[in-house]
Amino acid sequence: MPATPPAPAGAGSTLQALTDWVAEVAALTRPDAIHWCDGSDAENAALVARMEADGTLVRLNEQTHPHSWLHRSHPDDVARVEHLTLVCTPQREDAGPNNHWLAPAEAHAKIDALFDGCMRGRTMYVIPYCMGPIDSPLSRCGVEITDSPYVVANMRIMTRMGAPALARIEREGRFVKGLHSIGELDPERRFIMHFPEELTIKSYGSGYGGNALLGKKCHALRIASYQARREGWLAEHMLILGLETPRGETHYIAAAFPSACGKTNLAMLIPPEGYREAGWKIWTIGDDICWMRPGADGRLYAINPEAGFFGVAPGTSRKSNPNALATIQSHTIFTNVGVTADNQPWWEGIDNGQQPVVDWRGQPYDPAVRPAAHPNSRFTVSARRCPSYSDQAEAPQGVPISAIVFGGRRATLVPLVFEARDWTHGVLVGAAMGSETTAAATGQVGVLRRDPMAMKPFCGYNFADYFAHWLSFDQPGAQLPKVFHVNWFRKGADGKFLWPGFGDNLRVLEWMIRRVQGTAGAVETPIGALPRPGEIDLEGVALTPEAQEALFGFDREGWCREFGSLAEYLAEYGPRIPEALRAEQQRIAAQ
Ligand code: GTP
Ligand code: SPV
Ligand code: MN
Repeated sequence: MPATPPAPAGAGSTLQALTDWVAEVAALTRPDAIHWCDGSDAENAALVARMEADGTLVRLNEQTHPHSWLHRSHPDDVARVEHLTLVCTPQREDAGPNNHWLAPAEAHAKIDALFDGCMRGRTMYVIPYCMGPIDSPLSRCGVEITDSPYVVANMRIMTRMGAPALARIEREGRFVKGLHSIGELDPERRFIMHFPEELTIKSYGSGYGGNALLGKKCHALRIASYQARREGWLAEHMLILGLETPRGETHYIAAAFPSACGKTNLAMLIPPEGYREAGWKIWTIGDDICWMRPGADGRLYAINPEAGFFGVAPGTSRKSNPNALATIQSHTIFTNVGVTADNQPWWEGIDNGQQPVVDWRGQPYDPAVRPAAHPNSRFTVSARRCPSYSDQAEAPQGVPISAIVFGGRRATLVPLVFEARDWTHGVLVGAAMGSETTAAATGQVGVLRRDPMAMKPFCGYNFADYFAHWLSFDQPGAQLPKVFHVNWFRKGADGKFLWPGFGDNLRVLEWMIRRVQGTAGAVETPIGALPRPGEIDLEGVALTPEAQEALFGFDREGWCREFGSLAEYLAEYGPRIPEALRAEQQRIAAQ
């Protein structure tokens, strides 16, 4: 093992901490070689060639999908693992009942024992990265050390990685440290640990998504949310889109839906017939994470800290999401999808007339055995390949947010859309979010659970303090966004979705923007303002009267039960829950 890591030429004194840390990690993990990533094309080509040679990547059909690869993960390593994800604050209460916790010293000892010698025979990659546009004051840097070349290739797409990030780190003298090893890929030897006080992440035993691409959920949400609270900003699990009206005005909307509940799809929406011709257009800024802070004018300004999409493959089709399909035509890494006889990627719902012959495990496809694509199979692709990528997506100052939308997967009770009365009520609506679980994390699918602001798996501190932080934005001079709640997933008695969703969701966004402008009518109910009948344009949408009642009605009895269960949920956080939130809950329950 090289005793002194080959730090990049010209490293100044601010890089000393980085080189020291790299040396310390190398002494613990004992790699055969250390590679500092510069993010260049040549570096990527060499890495990809190596991965092709050892089977980590399989080249897909070069005619139909140029520069695209398939990766098959270990079958026991296909999603985030929430039960093995820990937030290690000195005080247990600071992590809150919403997180698994371990004392920092104990946590370090436990995971360092796993890291001991784990990179023998492997190369250790040092990845300097920037979350957010490289020249944005809202951006933050990190360095991930990993022994997975697949992680390097994905981080190169998902972040601004390499030399420019290293230069920014040198200038700022501050970065988040992320140590990652795939270890043995043994679910029994797997942990994703966060030390927010130390700006440190340690992840062992998984090579998948949010467990391994440490810039994403570990840094940009868990560590960033912790920093954001101290520094007066917000790090959220939200898409960001620009809605351009026929008059040429663009309104920016941020929306928090839990994992696999429609963020990528909404961020890339193509307006339905009629709207398209009239001049409505959606511009994509981000599909998963949003960092926001108040600007001088009191509005919230948002950036997307990511540079790419790590999107759910199943269900993506030319009909449901043409922008995503166009984005992934080339230069894409597909993980855990099936393949066709001529080596094209395939997944359930791709709906392109082709058939899979090999499933995500590399076995002959047999629908009786398993689906062709894993339900949490994904594509990794640069955001710049997206036809709807906004020309404001890399604006250093971010975009001003007009509306915040919360939403979940709710088969019953929750109507298509409602608007919160004011900011405090909006925070309560976010805190009350519930959603049926999906394949994005291991565990049972379809179970209703509370997922406040879609941050249950991602908030790096106590939810009670998080709600208080949200409330604190309501200050004199603040021009806060309006807050809405949506549910694209309401089902009828036959178990089918009542609302067509996808492009037709624009009808709901359009109402929101008219509410922001003060020109749309609404009916006041205890849960907030529902669209007055006729206010949402339903031309061309076939809805039975029962469906209309379910989507636009208010079920008093059902909501009474819901308010009761919300009170119980908030009580789990004890006296730390802000009084203003409790009072809001009681006010609504009493109506
Ligand atoms: P993460 O990347 O896990 O954070 O997920 P996401 O929130 O970006 O979800 P995504 O847009 O990838 O959608 C996940 C699943 O929901 C896919 O199978 C979609 O086809 C489906 N979906 C998305 N939007 C809609 C909608 O409006 N209606 C219905 N019925 N399904 C939708
Ligand atoms: C999510 O689960 O919300 C994702 C995928 O976006 S992962 O990066 O694995 O967290
Ligand atoms: Mn997500």
